[in-house]
Amino acid sequence: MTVHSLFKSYIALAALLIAVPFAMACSSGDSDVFIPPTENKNNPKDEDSEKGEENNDSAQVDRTTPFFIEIDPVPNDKKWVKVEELSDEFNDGFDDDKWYRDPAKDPFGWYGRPPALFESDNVTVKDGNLNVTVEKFASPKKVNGTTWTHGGAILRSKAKAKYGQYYECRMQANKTVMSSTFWIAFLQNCSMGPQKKLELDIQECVGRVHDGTDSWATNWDQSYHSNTWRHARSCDVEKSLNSPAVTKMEEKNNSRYFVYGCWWKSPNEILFYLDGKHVHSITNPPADFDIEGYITMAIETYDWNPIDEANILESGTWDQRTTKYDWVRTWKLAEKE
Ligand SMILES: [Ca+2]
Repeated sequence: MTVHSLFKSYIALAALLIAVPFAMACSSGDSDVFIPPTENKNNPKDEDSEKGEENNDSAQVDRTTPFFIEIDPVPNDKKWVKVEELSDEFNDGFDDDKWYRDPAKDPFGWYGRPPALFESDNVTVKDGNLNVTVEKFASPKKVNGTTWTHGGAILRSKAKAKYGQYYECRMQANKTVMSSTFWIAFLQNCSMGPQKKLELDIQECVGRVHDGTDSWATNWDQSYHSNTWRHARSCDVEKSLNSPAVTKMEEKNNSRYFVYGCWWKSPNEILFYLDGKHVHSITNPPADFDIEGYITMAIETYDWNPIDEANILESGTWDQRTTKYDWVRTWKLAEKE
């Protein structure tokens, strides 16, 4: 063996000594093995989508605070406490102690906006969701003096909502022209009071728009649309007044679940959250929002987004025709111990 070939053998042995343990380590499957990052991990687009899924997952689990990302607006000396009578995970059947689903039995007695009738049999709780499934009736129904051709539903809380609290839901809109909503409704009475007819819309959207949709509503299938209303009443304002706040969304409301949140902080400061982030506020409502109301979910038809030829109210799958609420949660502020 020459010096040269001896040197080559050393090099080969050295290379083997380095390579073998490395190869063994790489294939050993031990958890402490260093695995170099893949190209995908460095792709910001992939990171975003991973984060999105993670956000969704953490929104699904039962939590001890509202669903906030990065910033929790809780005051320093306070903590969030869940208001059980205004919260539901919808994991254990329909809770008649918490919700009305029959408009004949709730304090409002509103049967719907024709042509869609609110019917309790369109409401189900299954697979961890509260579902409202819309439909076209086999033949029209006459209820309360009106002829109805389609069905939706309305749900109202039995306990009352008031300012100072945080309201949120995780909802996926249906894929039809009918609405998917989460709001607070208020009773009004000219003689008994309150005389002002208020409405606090947290989210009001539709699942589909088309050529016949009114021009102001062409993006209502991709929008976080909040509003405060003071409706016209003989003993109050002559014309309805409203003060809205809207965030255009990147995705269709029916494309996935979104968390819509509302901190009804005071009678005239209302902050709205989308997937845990503050997106818009209403600080000039048309009246002081200082009375108690009812959490409401209404799936209805609108004359400004009419039922067109291409509608899927009859032909659509259950999934396409269903608005799903994974949960509704309400939080109040309490002193920190
Ligand atoms: Ca659930």
